[in-house]
Amino acid sequence: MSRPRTIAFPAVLALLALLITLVQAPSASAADTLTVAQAISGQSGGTGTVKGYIVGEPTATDTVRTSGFTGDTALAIADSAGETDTGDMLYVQITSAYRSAWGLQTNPGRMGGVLVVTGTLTAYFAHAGLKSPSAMTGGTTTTASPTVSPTASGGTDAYYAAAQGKTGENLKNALHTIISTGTTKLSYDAVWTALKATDQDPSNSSNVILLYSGISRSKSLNGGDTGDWNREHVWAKSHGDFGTATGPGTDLHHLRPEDVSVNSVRNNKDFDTGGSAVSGAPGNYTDTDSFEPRNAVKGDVARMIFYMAVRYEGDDSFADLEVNNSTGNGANPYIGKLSVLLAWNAADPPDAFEKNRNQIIYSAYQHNRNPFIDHPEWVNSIFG
Ligand SMILES: [Ca+2]
Ligand SMILES: [Ca+2]
Ligand SMILES: [Ca+2]
Repeated sequence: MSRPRTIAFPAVLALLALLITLVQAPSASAADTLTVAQAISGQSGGTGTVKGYIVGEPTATDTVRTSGFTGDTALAIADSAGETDTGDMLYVQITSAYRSAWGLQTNPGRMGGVLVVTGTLTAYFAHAGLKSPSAMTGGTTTTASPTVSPTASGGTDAYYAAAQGKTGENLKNALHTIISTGTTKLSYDAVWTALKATDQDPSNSSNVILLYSGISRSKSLNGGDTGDWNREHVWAKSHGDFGTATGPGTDLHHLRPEDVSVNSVRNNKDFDTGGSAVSGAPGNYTDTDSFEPRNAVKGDVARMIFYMAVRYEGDDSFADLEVNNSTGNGANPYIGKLSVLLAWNAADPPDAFEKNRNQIIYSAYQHNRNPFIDHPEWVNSIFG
């Protein structure tokens, strides 16, 4: 019976808070949201709202962990999801109210995501920082983009609106425009960090899954030595000779972690069935002119190849990449074998791992999608 009276005082407080929020609204508008660079140069001790990508857990002034997180009390954010220079990061204190939602030890999947945080712009870990947060929320990326971020409930229909109802060459042209507009391109060095997020082992956040071998290996073993993993170009970079300059050679949609030795066995071969077993990569086969990946990633490989053929049409400074029905394509801008890739797309439909990496690439890195992961049926409409 006394309940209405106990509510009255909090209700008044809530009304006051609402009025204060309304009065303060102009200073909290999106136009006043700071970039990380602005927050670093504006360490005034005043209150600010900053938007950035989550790039790790700071553990010391010059040390930011990107895997194997040790706590939930601090985040590093940056203007680029691939940032590795601590000088371009802002260290954010996570107070107890926000730890269960934002701490990386509890939420390693937050890596690469966007954070919008309001708090005091002041040093933390003897480094440019933000302390005592009063709000921490997710946000959309700051990249100018005509696309709409898909939500779990809304799907990707808005992203593909311009392709609706189209088939064949018209569909290919529409998709090319959609996936080439408003994108962010990575440096080859930034690909290392990105792959640690896109290809993270779902059951061990310290590891990545290697594409062909299927092995879960420590993120920290990236490199060029035996036993390391490196950056496999599923569309072999010699086919069209695009190398590792920013462009097709750094496009995450076809870059995957792979064991150094297995990567060198795949070399620049086209894809086809048959050959002898590949050492260290069960279920993979190879002969002189082709490579056959394990069954679980046959469709993944096919959809990466089809993406590249649509994304790269020769209207930038790179070759027009296309799929043909040959093996032994060498340095020509083609990859085969089309009939086999069509069968692999049908036999191995998009899986959770593949869909998750497509979403991470879209939301945190390149801001474009692989249409054939979202709509595998479009493969036959264009290439069948
Ligand atoms: Ca062959
Ligand atoms: Ca698969
Ligand atoms: Ca093409």
